[in-house]
Amino acid sequence: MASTNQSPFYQRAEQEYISATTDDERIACLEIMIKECPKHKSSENMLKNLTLRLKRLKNSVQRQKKSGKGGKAGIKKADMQVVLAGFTNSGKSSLFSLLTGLKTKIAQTKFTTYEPKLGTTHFEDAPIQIVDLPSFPNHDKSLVNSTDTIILVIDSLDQIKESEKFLYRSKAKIIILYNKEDLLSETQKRKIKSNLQSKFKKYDFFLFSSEKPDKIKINKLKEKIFQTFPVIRIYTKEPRKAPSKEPMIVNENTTVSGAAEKILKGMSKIIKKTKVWGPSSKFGGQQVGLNHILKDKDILEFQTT
Ligand SMILES: Nc1nc2c(ncn2[C@@H]2O[C@H](COP(=O)(O)OP(=O)(O)O)[C@@H](O)[C@H]2O)c(=O)[nH]1
Ligand SMILES: [Mg+2]
Repeated sequence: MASTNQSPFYQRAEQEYISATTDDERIACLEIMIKECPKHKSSENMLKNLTLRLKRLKNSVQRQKKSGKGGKAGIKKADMQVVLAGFTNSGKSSLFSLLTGLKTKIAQTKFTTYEPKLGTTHFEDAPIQIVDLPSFPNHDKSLVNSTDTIILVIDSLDQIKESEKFLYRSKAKIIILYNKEDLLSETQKRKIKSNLQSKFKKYDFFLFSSEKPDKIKINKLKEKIFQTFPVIRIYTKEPRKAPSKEPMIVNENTTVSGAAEKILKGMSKIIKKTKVWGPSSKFGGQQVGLNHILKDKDILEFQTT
């Protein structure tokens, strides 16, 4: 049955479903679609299909919660996750507050941060999860080992070698953020930079001040963070409507089919037509197949009926 024959509630839920960005939203939409779907012979298959999707989605959410994806139970790993690590008083919590707008205990006493704290920052319109960790050696080891990107916050160069003891098992990309730049003279800054460039070549580094930051530098830092993830941003849209405000985050080289499957398992099989606007298209609204490879900032329109 074509969904255009469905009730307006069904149609609205289906549209929201396509542009949903979290599994919880998807589950809520599916539940409405199931409730609204007519319960007679001709829609039997469709109903079965929807029920199956809902079941799979719920199972997958359950599994993620159980396995504590991202290491720590209760921390659901977002598409892009950054962990702030370093020794006490280096300025992790100050940086966390600055990036997320959330308050967290900042103090000159030692070990003020006892458990991981979660927040979100946005690079342009893409959400990045930020985790403020207790200082070494009380950091959360599983998070350090499982996360994608670590910002190692330091306020002296000796801390790099010391930190490596706690980071060697991590596969994360590491950005060294030399904090408290505001306390340094130009000569000191030059020395630190040249040291980082010569002795710590393998790390990306950034001189920064969490207390006296300027907007341009904050944005540069966010851009640097974003670039550590091998991902692209894809916006979805419905026919004749504006694209979603928040992009979905998928891996580089994801195909149309891969993006559809991220929205919903099994979705690539029910797509009738896909149009693309943006960097991967030859012209706006180009019709493409399931194997078409997407690029950052593409806009996708699926037709499933
Ligand atoms: N001058 C200066 N002080 C900072 C900066 N960032 C943090 N601090 C101070 O350093 C101390 C420790 O900061 P906090 O964020 O709690 O460090 P954490 O232990 O790594 O979480 C606090 O007194 C902050 O006010 C900075 O960029 N410049
Ligand atoms: Mg702290």
